[in-house]
Amino acid sequence: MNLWDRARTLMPGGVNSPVRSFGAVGGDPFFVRRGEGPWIEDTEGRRYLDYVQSWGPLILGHAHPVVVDAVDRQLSLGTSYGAPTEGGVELAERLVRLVPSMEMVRLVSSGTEATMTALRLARAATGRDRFLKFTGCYHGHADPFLVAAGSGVATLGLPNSPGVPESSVVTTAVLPFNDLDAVEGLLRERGEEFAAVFLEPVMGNAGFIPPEPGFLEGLREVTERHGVLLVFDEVMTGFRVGLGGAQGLYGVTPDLTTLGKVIGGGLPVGAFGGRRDLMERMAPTGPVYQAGTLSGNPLATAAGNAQLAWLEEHDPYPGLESYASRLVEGVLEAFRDAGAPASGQAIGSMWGVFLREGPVRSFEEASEGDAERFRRFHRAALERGIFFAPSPFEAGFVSVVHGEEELEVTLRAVREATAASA
Ligand code: KE4
Repeated sequence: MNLWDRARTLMPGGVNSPVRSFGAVGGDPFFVRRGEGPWIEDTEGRRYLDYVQSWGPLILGHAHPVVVDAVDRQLSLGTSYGAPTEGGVELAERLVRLVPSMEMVRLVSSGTEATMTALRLARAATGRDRFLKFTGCYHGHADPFLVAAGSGVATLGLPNSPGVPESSVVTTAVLPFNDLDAVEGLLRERGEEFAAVFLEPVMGNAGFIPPEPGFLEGLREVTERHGVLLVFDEVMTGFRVGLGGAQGLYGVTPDLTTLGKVIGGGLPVGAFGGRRDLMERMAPTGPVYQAGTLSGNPLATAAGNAQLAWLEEHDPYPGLESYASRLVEGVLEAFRDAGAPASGQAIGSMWGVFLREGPVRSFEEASEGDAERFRRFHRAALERGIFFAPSPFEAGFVSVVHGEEELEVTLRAVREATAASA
């Protein structure tokens, strides 16, 4: 029995996370044997240029020496202690130094843990239960967020999820991204009932959708006016759109921030943090409970510290954005030359292309893209050794080890794949 057949008898859909199943693009997913810089190699020996990068964490590419050495050094000292470590303090110091909103922080093991706890804290601090999210924003799979979510929920066309009781989502309000007037109206009417406005400041789970000019600033102003906390979920944008995340790029400071992906260097790390007066409400200094066996795990903090130290020392973002922008331009040119509408852009090391005319300002508009054409294009690109995210509702990434040669190889394959998938 081959790997895929074995996997499907043992794990739902043969995967440990739904978007990996290639449900949106068809065909069987490959199994990865190893990663090397910008490349991944599957168990059949085929190599692909990787623009998924484990869905964001691998901004230094696969097996970067600084990360491998840091984890190697830690490994022989032990893998977990369930006790405070210097590495945990070092990572906390780095996040507080680099993320404008963070006066205090707590490390956890996933983005989902970070967002679910940030919501609990916001509700505790305000004494209010309702919160607002935006269609297509994905904040992990905790019950309250599984309403009109993005990423895998949108990819698999799941309107929400069975098993989430009505009581868990009755306090979740949903509005279209970039619709500041709708937020103003909702909070004018019911602002005193809302604990938080939660959002990805740049959407990466509905395709790649930046905020309209003034949207983030407007949210900051209207939430302050109604005593509502502003929470930026930067699990994906953190250290991807810039060293200070989207909040540093746009100069809008939320009350709480959630992080993940890049800060673990490919190992499991999430984090939530923000104003000191809020964070001190967390157990054991305050009554808001949260805990985690592997929170601040020494292997994971070793990888995270090594990756963030490299980013802080080298500030690769101008180069990353140059690569990502030229990649997007090449993809747009290929589709337009093939007579197909396409739009997209890049910010820092994140990018996205929609197969429809732009601009795309919301999930609703992203959903009007040509999903069938995307499906054919993804397959044709894969056959030419280019691995793009297997869903039109994801963002693309580039790493510091994607260079001129990789860009040339990619754009050549993109032109061929666009023609082949007409
Ligand atoms: P995790 O629990 O998967 O570590 O993080 C959840 C999460 C929270 N917030 C944002 C903005 C996120 O993008 C994510 C996770 N992103 C998806 C990719 N779109 C993870 C990939 C997957 O689900 O397999």
